[in-house]
Amino acid sequence: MSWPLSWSATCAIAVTDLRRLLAALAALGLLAGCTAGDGPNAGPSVAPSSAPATEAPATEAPASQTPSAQAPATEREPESGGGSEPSGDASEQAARQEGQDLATIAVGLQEVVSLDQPTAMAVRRGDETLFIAERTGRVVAVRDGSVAEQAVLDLSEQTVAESERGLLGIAFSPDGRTLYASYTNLDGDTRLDAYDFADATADPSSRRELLAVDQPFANHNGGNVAIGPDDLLYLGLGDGGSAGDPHGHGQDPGTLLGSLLRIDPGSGDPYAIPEDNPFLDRAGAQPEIYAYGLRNPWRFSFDRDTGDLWIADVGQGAREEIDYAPSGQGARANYGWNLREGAISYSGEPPADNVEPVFDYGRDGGRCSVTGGYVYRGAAVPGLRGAYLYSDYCDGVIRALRLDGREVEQSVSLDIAAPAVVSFGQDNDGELYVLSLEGPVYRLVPG
Ligand SMILES: [Ca+2]
Ligand SMILES: [Ca+2]
Repeated sequence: MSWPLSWSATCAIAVTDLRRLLAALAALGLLAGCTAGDGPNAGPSVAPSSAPATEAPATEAPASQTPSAQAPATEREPESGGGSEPSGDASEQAARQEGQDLATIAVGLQEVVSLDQPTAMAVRRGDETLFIAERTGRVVAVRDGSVAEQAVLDLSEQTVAESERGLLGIAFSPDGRTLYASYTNLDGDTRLDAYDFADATADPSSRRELLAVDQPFANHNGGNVAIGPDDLLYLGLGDGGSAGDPHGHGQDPGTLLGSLLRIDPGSGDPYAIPEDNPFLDRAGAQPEIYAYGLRNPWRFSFDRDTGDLWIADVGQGAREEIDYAPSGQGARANYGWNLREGAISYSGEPPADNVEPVFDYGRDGGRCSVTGGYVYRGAAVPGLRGAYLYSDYCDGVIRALRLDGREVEQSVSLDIAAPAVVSFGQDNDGELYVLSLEGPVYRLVPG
């Protein structure tokens, strides 16, 4: 069923479901900015009932999340620049398409399947199956719009989907013979496991624990795992939680928290540290760290064509940010938290090695928590090629931006939305999927 929402339809859904969404947000609370004592304007309908008293302070929503009948403030966000002309050497249609005005592109969302709180999607090279993680612990296989009866992996006895916890990330090794699963265990601590994968299933008895990281609070667990263009494994970890980074983990490379890690699970036991990891020469720093200064890099991805790194880092109470590093240039980046929140000050002067986001936005229009996606490289919507797609958990609007270097060339809403957009997926053809924590998984299609 195609779902090319008009704005009025989007708003109707948003208003009708807002109370439920906010309740889900508080109880499930994948939303960092929304979960931890950020401001004085607590929304009574989103008070948490599930968070243990020892965890984060009472959940609240920024005032902008208060249910209202107000429509999202903007339809098309203003263009920040014009489309560039294709270069003179007539480098063909692809180049022209990549310069297409994003505001002219019509897309829709087509529901593929509905699952139990889908949080992450992965594919194996040469395999058309979509592997999707459910927050409650299962990894399921989706083929031709149907869910295979037998789960690929079932961690539902090893994790609990509460607060921001659960099964949070999956990825396959480059050879497709290992499935990596990132989750919080029964104590709420981060685990990254590897499982042998064959005959469409992961062997639970083959479990190898790659990483075990204690989590001081229930929120900001990060948990996204992906294989980079260097075939190494990247894992994002939040600052550990609560609010404001009370332990200063973001700026401390002595802890794995608040960082993007890079390891080589294909060597060593249980893994090797890549020789060019950036902190090998720094006393007291954790050698797994690739970049730091992150608050909750809930979703990050690599451009499958260029290898560029995109990190969507969830903000505290003011700014949601998107960070970017050209291929091979992201090592040792300090993304600024908790001295910086987005492109503004949070608790001090910028660190000497600060890397500002390429894009950030505020909480207007009910937005609350950035959900990072992918650079579109599919064929279904050629005009989107080269644009980075992302959303926000609270308004679910799918947006696109295109960079020229580190400058935002264009930033638009694609005028489609889904409830509780928590993640994106990308298949082997570069087509994009949108995962709603309420269940549906959608495919991005021409509008
Ligand atoms: Ca945590
Ligand atoms: Ca930052």
